[in-house]
Amino acid sequence: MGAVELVHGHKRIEPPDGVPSWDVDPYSAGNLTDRTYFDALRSKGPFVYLSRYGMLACGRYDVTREVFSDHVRFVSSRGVGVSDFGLEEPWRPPSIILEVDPPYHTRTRRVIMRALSPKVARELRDAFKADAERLIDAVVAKGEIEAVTDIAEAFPTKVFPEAVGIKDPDAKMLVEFGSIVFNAIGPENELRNRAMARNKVVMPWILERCSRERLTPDGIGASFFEAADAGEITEHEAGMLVRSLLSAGVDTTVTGIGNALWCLANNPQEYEKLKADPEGLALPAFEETLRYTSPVQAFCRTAAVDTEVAGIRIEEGSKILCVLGAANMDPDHWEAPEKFDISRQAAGHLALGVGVHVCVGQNIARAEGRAVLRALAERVDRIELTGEPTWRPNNAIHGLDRMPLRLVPR
Ligand code: OVM
Repeated sequence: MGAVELVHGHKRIEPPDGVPSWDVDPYSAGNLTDRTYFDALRSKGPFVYLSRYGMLACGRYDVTREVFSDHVRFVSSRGVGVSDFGLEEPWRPPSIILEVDPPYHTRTRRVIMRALSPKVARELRDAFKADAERLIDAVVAKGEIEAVTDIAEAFPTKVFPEAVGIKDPDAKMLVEFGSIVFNAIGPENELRNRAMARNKVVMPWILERCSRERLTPDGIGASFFEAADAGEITEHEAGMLVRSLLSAGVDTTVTGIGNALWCLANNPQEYEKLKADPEGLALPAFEETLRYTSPVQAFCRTAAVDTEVAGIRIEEGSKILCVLGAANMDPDHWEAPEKFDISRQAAGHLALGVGVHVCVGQNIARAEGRAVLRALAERVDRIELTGEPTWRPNNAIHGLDRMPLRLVPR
């Protein structure tokens, strides 16, 4: 056997039998933002071979779900981006929840799961409701707004750091850190290089805020240090879990809320439905936004063994780009997937992943989305685009850059 040939930090595999080679670049700015390659990705078969990257990609619902939910054959410990942590030094000390496998994962997951439980989310509900109402009142008073900064970034960067217990939050730093973390899981492209350069400034700012002394005594972050006191995890692991909250808990919800506004602005008939029952439909509207827009559009897994999926042989070391956004639009799984319909059963979408790594913050994320959409529908008669929305290219996130809106009060 010859030496492993590295491409973008992982083993370059050859196309398996029956898998078409395709020179599409899922990481080009155009494909990251307009996502027009999704249909072709699914129609070419269960997998395609990305010739530029020497790796596989999948976008059919059943296949993507199978790969994503099998943490034994398709591991996260070798990184959920293009780089294989088994072969290349990671860009930062790996996350102790995202970039690990059971049994270690089970231990850290237990601590973070308890801290972000449905009960904790319920306790945050009143505060989220009051903050959402205040924010929507303020933007309605303005009338013409830039929805990305004025709502999508404003809300999570207020309520989430507060819940975590960050004493001196800075919305810009938190949003930028999220964008760095998600760009980092891409290949070595312009987006990733820029993120790495900014990381030199942003990471120290973040890490400074992850220690016991810098957190309020009653927040989610402090509960990790209580778990350390109880001997469940170490002091260092507690700080690492705070880093995980700040990595995964801001840009994702910012994107979810921004995308929800985009969906509702573009589908006035669905907004009318929401207005008729804000309390009952805010959550379904947020869920359908997750399916329809897939804020995290793709994550990788790495094959830990020689195996087979959908009749295709997959060799150990294969990186697989799991295009969650394509799976959430698969017409073999969804009725009229291209229709944004807040009355549909969106459950089962892959926007929050599936399996042991399924989004651990989902209760908090849903509570945030629900609070904003409910307050909006109660106060705003019409949401009108006053200019063309633009998307911000990111190697893993599908979110808006700018969206000028007019909010007409009820
Ligand atoms: C982390 C983390 C968790 C989920 C997503 C994410 C790539 C990071 O634990 O740091 O973004």
